[in-house]
Order: sequence, then C-alpha cells, then structure tokens
Amino acid sequence: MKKVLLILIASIFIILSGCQKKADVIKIGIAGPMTGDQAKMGTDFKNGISLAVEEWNVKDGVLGKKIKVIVSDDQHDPKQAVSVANKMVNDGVVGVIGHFNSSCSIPASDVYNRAEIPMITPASTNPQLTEKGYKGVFRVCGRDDQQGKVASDFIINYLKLKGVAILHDKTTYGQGLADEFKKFLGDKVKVVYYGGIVQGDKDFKMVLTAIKDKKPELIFFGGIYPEAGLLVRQARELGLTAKFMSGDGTIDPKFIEIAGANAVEGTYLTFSPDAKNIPSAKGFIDKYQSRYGELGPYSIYTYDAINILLTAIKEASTTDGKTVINKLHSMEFSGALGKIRFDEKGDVTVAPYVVWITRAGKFEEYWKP
Ligand code: ABU
Repeated sequence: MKKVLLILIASIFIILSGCQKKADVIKIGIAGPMTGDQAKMGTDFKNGISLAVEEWNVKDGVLGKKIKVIVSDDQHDPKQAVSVANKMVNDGVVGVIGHFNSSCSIPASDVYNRAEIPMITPASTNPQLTEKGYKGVFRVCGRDDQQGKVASDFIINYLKLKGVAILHDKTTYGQGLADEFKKFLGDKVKVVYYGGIVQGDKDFKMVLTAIKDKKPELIFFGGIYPEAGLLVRQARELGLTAKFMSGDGTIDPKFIEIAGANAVEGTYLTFSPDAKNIPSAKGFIDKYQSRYGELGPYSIYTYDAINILLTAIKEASTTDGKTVINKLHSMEFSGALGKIRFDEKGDVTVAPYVVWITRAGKFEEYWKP
C-alpha cells in the first residue's frame, strides 16, 4: 500500500512538473522558405528573430516566461504552408511571424484566423492578404498596389518610356505585382508583351527571344531573385539590351550573383528606402552585421515584427489571441524601422516605396516619387 502511494505521489509530481515546464515558455512560430532556392529569405528571417528573442530572453522573456521559437519551413509551397501553420497551432504557438511568400501567407492566414492567433508577415506584399477581413492578420511591409504604382510612375514620369514587356512567375506575388504595374501604366505606355514563366525553370531563352522581337525599352518582372537573376543573365546573352526592372522580391545579393555583375548593372527594382539611413535602425544593423554579415532585405522587418508581437503581449499582459490582436490594432510601436502603426486592415499606415538601381555589384537607392 505504501509502495502504491509512493508511486502515485511520484506520478503526480512528474505530471505537475511537466505542466510547469510547458507553461514556462511562450511559443512563437516563424514560417518561411527555410530550404530550397529561396532559403536565403528564411535565413534572413531566422537571423532577425534570433537577435530579437535573445534581447527579450536576456531580460526574462515576456510575462515572466522565456520565449521559444518554433521554426517552420514552408518551402514556398502553399500546401506546405497550410500544413506547417496547422502544426504550429497544434504545438501551441501564440502568434506567428511569417510567411515570406504571399502565396503561402494567404492560405496560412485561414489557419491562424480560425485559431484566433495573430500573424505578422515581414514581407508578403500581395494586397489580398489584408483584404480578406481577418482581424488578426498584419504586415510590416507595404503592398503591391503601392509598389506597382511607384514602378509605373518611374517608367512614365522619369524614364518616359513608350513600350515595355511584362513578365511574371505566375505566383500570387509575381503576377499580382505585374498586374498592378500594368494597371497603373494604363494607356500611357504600350505593353508589347505580357506573359508568365514557370518558377523553378532555368532556361528562359525562348520567352526572351519572343520578347526581343517586340523591341521593348524595358522588361518588368514580377517574381523572386532566382528567376530574375537568370532572366537578366540570359537576356544579355541573347543581346537583349532593354532595361530591366523588378520588385522587392529581387533585392538580395543572390540576384546579383545569379545574373552576374556585368549583366545586372543598371537594373532597377522597387523596395522601401534604405534602412541604413534610418537612425533608429543603426543599433540593429550594427549588431546584425557583426554577427551575420550583410543585412538581408527583410531581416529588419522580421526583427520589428516579432518585437511588435512581443510588445503587444507584454502590454496586453496576456497571450490570449483576441486580446493581443486588439492591442496590435491600437498601439503605436517604436522599432528599428521607426514608428509603426497598423490600420484597420492590418496594413502599416506608412509604406514608402522608392526605386533602387544596381551599380558595381551593389544596390543603391536611386529615385523617389
Ligand atoms: N514581397 C516580396 C516577396 C514575398 C511575397 O510577397 O510573395
């Protein structure tokens, strides 16, 4: 009898200490392409998150509990994104930073919305994400209707071009951005070619030859750096001298590396203004560079995104999803990027886009509307 009692007490102790252990951490999910051809973006996400979480955990985490990050690889595949979203929810995350690709963020947002937990994407720019009416969906980047407008203003008012070709990678982001760009060109610029390529393909010479025949002054590409780099390289190999322009999905040194320094010289892209000129970003950038090397385009957005989420949890004094979401809507956050506030849709209230140029193997801010 005594033995049975001892076993019972020991079992209760083990169960209680297990519960105690579970409750000792607050889990935050991070999702993006951690492997594959867009893994650089996932790495940038993880680096930004690590710096932020370290800073919180050194000060005892949030609500007196250490923060534990659950990293999920969606492989930039929408189905995989839904699968990892469900897994993170089942694992008990109280919020998610991600995903990178709009094609992943949009279907995954259904899962987070059902679970009533907030998601903040650092990088998904397709307008549909915050047009679905989900109260818990936020982004710290801008939108492709804003980005496409700036790109078209640049073509119409600065370059004063008359004919362009438009290509996209048939993804939610790539085609969405290409279509916004086309919409804002209106009848001011003739679109001499419009078409899609397949993400993951390596040889674009057939489509580029068809474009060459149409003699565009510029090729606009909606897509990500692996394909953008190959398009620029192969266009130049075919003797296609048209200017090249793309969006924020291409601002990464990998784009320059894939295209080659000569071919990529003078290409344009739209992105937000250089974070290196933002005084509040200096501390983060110095720390990031000393640990990881060159700053990735979305590292600082990821850093601010998780800091916003943790600040909301702290200010709300709870991890309850609905309460944290309400807090995210009402608060103003001072981060590395400056002041950030969300509108009723979950978009940032200020999202300036500018045009960048590639010069001597580096990206430089070039033109602002
Ligand atoms: N905004 C750049 C690429 C990520 C996405 O929106 O799909």
